Amino acid sequence: MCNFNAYQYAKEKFASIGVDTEAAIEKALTVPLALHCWQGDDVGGFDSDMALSGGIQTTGNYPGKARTPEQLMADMDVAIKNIGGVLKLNLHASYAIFQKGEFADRDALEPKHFAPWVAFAKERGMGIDFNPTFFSHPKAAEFTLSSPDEEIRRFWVDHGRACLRISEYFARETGIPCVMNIWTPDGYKDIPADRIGPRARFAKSLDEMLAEPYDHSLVFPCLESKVFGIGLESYTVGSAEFTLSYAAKKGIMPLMDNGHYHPTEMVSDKIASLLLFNDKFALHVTRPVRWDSDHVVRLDDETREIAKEIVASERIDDFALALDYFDASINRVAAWIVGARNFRKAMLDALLMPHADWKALQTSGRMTELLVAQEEWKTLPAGEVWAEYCRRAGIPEDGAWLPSVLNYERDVQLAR
Ligand code: RNT
Ligand code: ZN
Repeated sequence: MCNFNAYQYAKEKFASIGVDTEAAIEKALTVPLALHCWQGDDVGGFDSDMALSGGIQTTGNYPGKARTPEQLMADMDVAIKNIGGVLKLNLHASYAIFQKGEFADRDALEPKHFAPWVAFAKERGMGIDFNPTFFSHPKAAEFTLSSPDEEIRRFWVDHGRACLRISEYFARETGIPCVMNIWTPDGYKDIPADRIGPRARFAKSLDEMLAEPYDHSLVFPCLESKVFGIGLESYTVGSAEFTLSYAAKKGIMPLMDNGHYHPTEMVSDKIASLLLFNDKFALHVTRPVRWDSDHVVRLDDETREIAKEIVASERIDDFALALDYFDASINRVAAWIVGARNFRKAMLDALLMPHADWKALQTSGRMTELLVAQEEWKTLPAGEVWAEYCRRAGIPEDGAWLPSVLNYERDVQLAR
């Protein structure tokens, strides 16, 4: 065994381009990432047996899916131990936990229905983010917040208000602010006659919902847009223009999901514009393959470019970062881990870039040098810095976590 210290070598390599790996690791360890509970059970939830609706789909039938809160929490624990760093728990309202014989419809959900989740998060030192669930429900068969049926519309407004109260409860209990993301699948398969009517009703419903009193320093509502869904190919009520305009006017956060645009549109290019006009900005990091397929996040070019924009903006702390993917064709716990680790790697890589130097090359028009610098950066030993990050985060290095997850699959998941 030689005494060669790979991290030391990497540290020197990065120092030679003016990058401090210690500072990069330190910062990377503190950036919160919201871990989506819904990867563990194919967006199933616990409040009904209804199939997943809303134009989103999981495909695959890999065995071992979590079917109870206990199973989902156990699976999530395995994921958390292999992801490490600062994580938030990201819950959907449909993951309410009822006692035996108890039930509350979405408009009547209360903090107590999430008490076990609060206990789970507190034990692990995690904050909680929240999402009202405007799908997989009998009253979501057609439209929700933009429904022309006043009773249905009111039901969903009341759901949103209940969720704001629950979000505030999460923030108070954990001591960490709660980001509450609003996404509805409302839309039409075919060309509508009236595009403005549903959007006007949506705006009215959001106004009514956000009129619920909540502590603005503890709860940060945000609004997610989408260009289309399965069965909603021609028109979505919550389009990009609608959500951006509404969020700007009402001073709530916009949320961009990188699966929610036309295939050649890149969220990485949109981030800077949004930052100029918003104090805070939320992202759903996912991987669309030909459609909003929510594949597991890879360490691909767009994921890297998104991370680069976050870091280069010098406003990392103004982002609410969340994962949003669900793959039922592979081990769901491994999917959580590899996707989360990939995003973390992208963030660490971005922290290892000499942004000030690169910006200076751009500003002075030295684009040839910039191209060469960016390309040659790619073969620097960032993997060794990641390995050091893992050691400091107390998580297994690459190559060392999958065997234990496969043992868990054999002993626990397949035994369900
Ligand atoms: C759907 C949106 C939304 C959902 C989650 C489950 O296309 O991306 O964020 O994925 O709320
Ligand atoms: Zn999303």
